[in-house]
Amino acid sequence: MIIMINDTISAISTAFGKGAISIIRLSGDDAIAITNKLFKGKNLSTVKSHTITYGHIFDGENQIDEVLVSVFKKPNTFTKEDVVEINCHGGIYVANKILELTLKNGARAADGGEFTKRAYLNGRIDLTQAESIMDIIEAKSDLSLSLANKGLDGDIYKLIINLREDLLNIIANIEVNIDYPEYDDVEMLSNDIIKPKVMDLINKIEKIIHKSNYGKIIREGINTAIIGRPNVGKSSLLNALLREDKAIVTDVKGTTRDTVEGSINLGGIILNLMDTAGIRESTDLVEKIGINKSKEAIKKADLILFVVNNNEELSNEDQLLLDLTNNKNRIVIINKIDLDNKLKSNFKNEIKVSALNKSGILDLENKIKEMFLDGSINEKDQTYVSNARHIARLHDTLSSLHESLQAINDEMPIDMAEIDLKSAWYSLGEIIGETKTTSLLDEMFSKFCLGK
Ligand SMILES: Nc1nc2c(ncn2[C@@H]2O[C@H](COP(=O)(O)OP(=O)(O)OP(=O)(O)O)[C@@H](O)[C@H]2O)c(=O)[nH]1
Ligand SMILES: [Mg+2]
Repeated sequence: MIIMINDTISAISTAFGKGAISIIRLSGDDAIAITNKLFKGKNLSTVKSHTITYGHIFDGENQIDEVLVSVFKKPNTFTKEDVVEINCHGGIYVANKILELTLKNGARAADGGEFTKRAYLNGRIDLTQAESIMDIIEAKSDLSLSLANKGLDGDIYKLIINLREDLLNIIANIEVNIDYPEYDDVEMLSNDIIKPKVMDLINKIEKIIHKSNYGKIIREGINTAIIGRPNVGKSSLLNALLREDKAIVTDVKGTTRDTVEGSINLGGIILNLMDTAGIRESTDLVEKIGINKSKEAIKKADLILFVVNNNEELSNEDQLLLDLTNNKNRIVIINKIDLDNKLKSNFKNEIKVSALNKSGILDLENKIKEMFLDGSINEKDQTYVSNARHIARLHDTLSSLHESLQAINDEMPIDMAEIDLKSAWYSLGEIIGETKTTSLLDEMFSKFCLGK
């Protein structure tokens, strides 16, 4: 089924609120004609493409605003359709009024992301580039911005295309052998010959998935939960790291009940910090809810900052919590080192601090950088797959490849392995938005000039 998307859409493209200017954007066959109906100035259908025209927007006889109108004629536009952008004064009322006029005159209100969707459907960008546009908008640090820009430049697309190319070569060779057993130009592929090729591909994809952990960290930051018993100084540590008094600190046990969040930029990587309620047996309903939230936070965290008190011996509660977080990325923070030492400590990854005096905080930051950045994130190589959807499809690809390897190892007929290789090919296709059944055949046969 072919989806017709030739109606003209319109939306306010700038942030909602007061600003110097607002932009109303239209895309579609009637974008210029619709704008002409509201616009007094030059006839926009006769102006050159990619130019700006001065004039006024009118609602019947009433002048609404003085505007600059940019006209972009297809196909060299963001959506590959005619695009008009009306730059008006940045008031909420004015922008809404102009939007309303475009709708009255034949445009349809665009859905969220519909301009980008059209750019994708009209073949201007692939799916990974469309997603990168969202990533650019959401970027939280320089590193995540440059990663998103790499995506927009099509680096992820190229990465996937290359993997598909490898896969296609194997599939095409198998196909040729099945369909044309007498065809001898093509390397005869037995299980023994395709096996190393499949293994090679598995290897490549495993490496990409492994690297994707860093991609996720660059993009979303390190989700860090500050965990510990009541009163050990978790909120004080949050405040010291944030360099502001965000969380309430008192000497009353159970001060923090709801999670308090904040983030800091650590050498380009964002640390998403979460201060949690001290975990202990409690009968207080509100505190209990807070403690459950703390346990949830442990599950979701990429990193646990586990706080203990230097001035007290390790308690049973501490030990229980240590056991609970044992298999997580964890740094043990020995806090209150300004007080007498009563704690016998010899933890893996321990850092001594005084959250009160703000000492040891830099050591902690360096430790985190070392754990997450050291040698692992190469700022120049940014083909990190960071999008959760892409990672999920790569996992699908990998499991299909493993199944095909299994079929080969079990010496099944080669078409059994081929079925799995094809589903791996489709999973990769889903990443870039190419899922049509015909494209596999087209691409395969374009590679082999069989002449039959
Ligand atoms: N001497 C000293 N006192 C500290 C230090 N860090 C925190 N405190 C004190 O310890 C008490 C508890 O600190 P909080 O930061 O509220 O502790 P918490 O772990 O968030 O406590 P809950 O929210 O109740 O779980 C306060 O009186 C702080 O001033 C430190 O490094 N040295
Ligand atoms: Mg607290």
